[in-house]
Amino acid sequence: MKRLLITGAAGALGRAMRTRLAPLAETLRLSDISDLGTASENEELVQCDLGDADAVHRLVEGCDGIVHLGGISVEDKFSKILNANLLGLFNLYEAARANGHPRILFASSNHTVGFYRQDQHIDATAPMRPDGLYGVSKCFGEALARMYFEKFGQETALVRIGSCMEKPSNHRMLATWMSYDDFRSMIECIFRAPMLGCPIIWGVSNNDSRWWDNSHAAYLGWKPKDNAEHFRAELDATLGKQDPAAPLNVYQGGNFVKDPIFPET
Ligand code: NAI
Ligand code: 15L
Repeated sequence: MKRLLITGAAGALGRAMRTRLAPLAETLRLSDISDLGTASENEELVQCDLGDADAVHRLVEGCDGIVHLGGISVEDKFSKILNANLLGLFNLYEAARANGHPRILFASSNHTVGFYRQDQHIDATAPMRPDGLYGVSKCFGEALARMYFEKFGQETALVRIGSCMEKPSNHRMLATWMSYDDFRSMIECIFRAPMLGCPIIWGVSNNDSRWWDNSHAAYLGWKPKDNAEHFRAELDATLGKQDPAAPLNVYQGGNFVKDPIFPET
């Protein structure tokens, strides 16, 4: 690619992907509402609010791929989710439509299906069961992307990320964890694929514990290599015996199922 846009580049995943994705494009355009630090040689930095349509149109201009990580990433006030995750996503898709439909990776979430139990095994055809307004915003994002695919041929990978971080921090994440390196290799497969379409892809490593079936997306050739199981002994030692009846250990969305609706004031 000539220019790859990464939104949410100041966030946890954005910072982890910034150097890892550099080989994928001549230029990385990095964007966030927060400060992005100093640009290195192959980087362009653009600070803007995803809720600002004009700014997002300028942001997408000249890009031939988008890794969309920007937005509210946990349960929050609806007004904040509305601006970043709903309006922001609409702005991004309209900007993509006006700029030649660059391929998009949408960072969706396991919280689209958070109310499934951990003893249920599901694939991409399972009905959504969001566990909060944040999860609902990701369901909206997936539906919006699908509509732009059906209507305009806009390709998007709908990546339902589990828990993408350095290492799992609780026993639930033995099933939901995705390593940074596996996320990087997934992104590479998504942008290299001759034909993408609009698949749902579960963003998890090659963990022994698994709830989600990615076989429908095998055509992308993504083969995650890491396995959360290596951290089990460390989690047992630090966290001790688990309560099997606690939401963290019952629901796929873990403690997100307990989040309240946050008041606006
Ligand atoms: P994060 O919260 O660390 O990063 C999100 C970034 O988006 C932040 O830097 C924030 O400043 C930016 N942002 C928020 N509102 C904005 C707005 N109105 N305009 C422009 N930028 C805005 O989240 P993280 O962990 O890096 O996740 C990245 C994406 O992946 C998010 O969309 C999140 O929902 C999704 N995801 C992440 C998972 C994980 O395990 N890290 C799991 C599932 C989904
Ligand atoms: C998410 O969607 C969140 O963005 C992230 O912070 C993690 O909590 C992750 O899900 C998870 O379920 O572990």
